[in-house]
Amino acid sequence: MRETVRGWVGEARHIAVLTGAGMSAESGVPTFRDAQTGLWAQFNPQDLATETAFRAHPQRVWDWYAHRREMIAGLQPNAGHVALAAFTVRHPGRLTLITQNVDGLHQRAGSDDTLALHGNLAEDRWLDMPRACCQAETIETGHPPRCPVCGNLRRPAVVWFGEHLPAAALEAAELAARNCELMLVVGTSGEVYPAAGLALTAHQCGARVVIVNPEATPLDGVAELCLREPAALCLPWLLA
Ligand code: BV8
Repeated sequence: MRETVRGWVGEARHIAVLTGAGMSAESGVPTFRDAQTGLWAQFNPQDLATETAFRAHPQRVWDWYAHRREMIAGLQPNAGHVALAAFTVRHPGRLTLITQNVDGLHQRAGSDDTLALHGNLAEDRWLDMPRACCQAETIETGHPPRCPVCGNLRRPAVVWFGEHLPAAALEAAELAARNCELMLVVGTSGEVYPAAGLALTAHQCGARVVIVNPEATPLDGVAELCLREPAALCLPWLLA
């Protein structure tokens, strides 16, 4: 199985890679659907990662993201992240990396042109349209920080459920899904759209879809092969 996929990697003019939280599991980042720990055990991530939740409970949602930022700050990209970055150095333009992850580990591994469909946990932006008084220099610290004049809140620069994905990144991802000969779908439960739909698009446009995931997913039906392996073990071998 692995040897077959390695052959497909060698043959493919254009490879698209779609990654999810499982890509970062071996870096120590709990996957999005892993049971939340400690203070957050009582909440479902999907209920926290929404604008409604943030407006209703700004401190709770802000502190959840601050907790995740702190957790990720001390972690490193794993061998899977490194293998993807090394491949694009050896084969410029042959691989498009699309991620649902907000942990920035692909970018830290050197994949500079990663298409980050769900934004970046390390950055903030204004919750409401900023006015002249909303200046970075005068932000009042807090949970969440806010504009001291109008009270506009800062929020994590991630895409919450019910929010549109960044148009340019999504368009580039859809183009790659339509034009690739091979799509590697790595470490995602395939439940969040429109990201998961990219695997369906690749399949419909004639690409071979290969899933790298120790567990079954709803996308297995469009996969030509499923490699039941962890990403950090499998990718370095596939992309060598
Ligand atoms: C939108 C940022 C338009 C925040 C995230 C169509 C059908 C049904 C529903 C919808 C639809 N279209 C839109 C929706 C609604 C919704 C949605 O998809 N809901 C789902 C739950 C049904 N989608 C949206 O709202 C999207 N917006 O469509 O806008 C619109 C606008 C207005 C009105 C209508 C429509 C926005 C979605 C983005 C949400 N933001 N993240 C944050 O992080 O806090 S999504 C979040 O889930 C993370 O980004 C995460 O990456 C993502 C998906 O989860 P996974 O990455 O797959 O992670 P998960 O834990 O689920 O799975 C891990 C996998 O790894 C497992 O399979 C496991 O087996 C595997 N694994 C574990 N270890 C390893 C491993 N694999 C390999 N190696 C290992 N070692």
